[in-house]
Amino acid sequence: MSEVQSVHIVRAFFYATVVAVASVAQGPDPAKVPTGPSPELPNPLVCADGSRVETRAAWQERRGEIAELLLSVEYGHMPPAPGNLRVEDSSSTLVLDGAAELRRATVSMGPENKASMRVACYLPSGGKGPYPVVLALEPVWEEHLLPVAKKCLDAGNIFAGYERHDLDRDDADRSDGVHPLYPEYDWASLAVWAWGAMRMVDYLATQPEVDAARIVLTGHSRAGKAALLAGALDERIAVTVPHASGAGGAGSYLIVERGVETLALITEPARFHYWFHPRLAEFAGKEKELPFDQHYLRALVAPRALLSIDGLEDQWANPKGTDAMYRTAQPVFDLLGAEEMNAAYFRPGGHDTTMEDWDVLLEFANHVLNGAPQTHDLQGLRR
Ligand code: GTR
Repeated sequence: MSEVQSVHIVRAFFYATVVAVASVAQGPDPAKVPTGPSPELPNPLVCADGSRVETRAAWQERRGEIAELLLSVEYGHMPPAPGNLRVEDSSSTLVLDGAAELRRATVSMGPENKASMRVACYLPSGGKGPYPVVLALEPVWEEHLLPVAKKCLDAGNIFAGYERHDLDRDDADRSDGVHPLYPEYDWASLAVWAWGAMRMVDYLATQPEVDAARIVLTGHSRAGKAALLAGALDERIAVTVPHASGAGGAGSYLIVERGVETLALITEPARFHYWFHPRLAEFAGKEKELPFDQHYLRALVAPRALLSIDGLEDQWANPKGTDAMYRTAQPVFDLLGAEEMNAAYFRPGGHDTTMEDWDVLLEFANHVLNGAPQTHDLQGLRR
């Protein structure tokens, strides 16, 4: 990021005392949120040794440096691909009046094949493909996702997903799920769920109807954070779409206005500290000392495609801070000749996933993967 850009951001945003959060469910002590002038954002194109990244080759090295920084401070390290993936208990049912096959299975892997998760795909029935896949970090076989499955299939995709809680339940307990299987890894829950998405890509590549070069990964809120992490690390994922991902996802830790979930709030012991590496909480109240912000995570996706989708009234998920991350990751996409692969969509409304959001995702995916026209404005907030 140039100095002009950072000055622009400093002017455009400022820290404010947080007086209230959106709801009691979200609402630990807002008084703990740091206040003060907006800090300068670190530049993803400047290496730890101060050298500037000016070539694609130099970016490859810097990319590794950034990934290691984020894993060691924010998410924890995950094991490599287990390589012993086994598909068990497959079943197939016709759904959507026979228009689709719902294929379900359990995938087991890792030490003694003890890591396992339930997976599923909706496929156009009788079709051969290969089709692109919209992959969600959700148990997509659940009834309420059927309309989404239909929408994805109508747009020419397979719709797939997995039960991330089979790998790690959403609590601080590290004695179950995959943690005891990999004691040498310091991964926290978001990293485990992201690893599950990568294993899902392993699984999808074994399915003959799947076009593994056209995988679109998405998740909402906490699953959006994990989706962005997986998309940042796994270059097999062609399109990454974090939805309402906020703190720890596409939202900034350093650009936080009133009502936003901050680093201090999300890492509170009674809240979601276990989503993150314990080192992150050490920056609570000292965010200005963070050696990164979430534009670093965004930048790791380049030159592949990335679209964040957020509600303008979803203040807790930090729309303005997300816009700042979108803008400050852009120089990395530019350097790699992927100017249009970095996109951000803000729509009226709050923290929910609407059918229109799925339309926006599907249109973007179709544009990136198949060259279809793009009608929505995906250039973030207008100033
Ligand atoms: C909230 C949390 C957010 C977001 C959300 C969700 O309570 O503060 O970071 O993850 O949950 O997942 O719906």
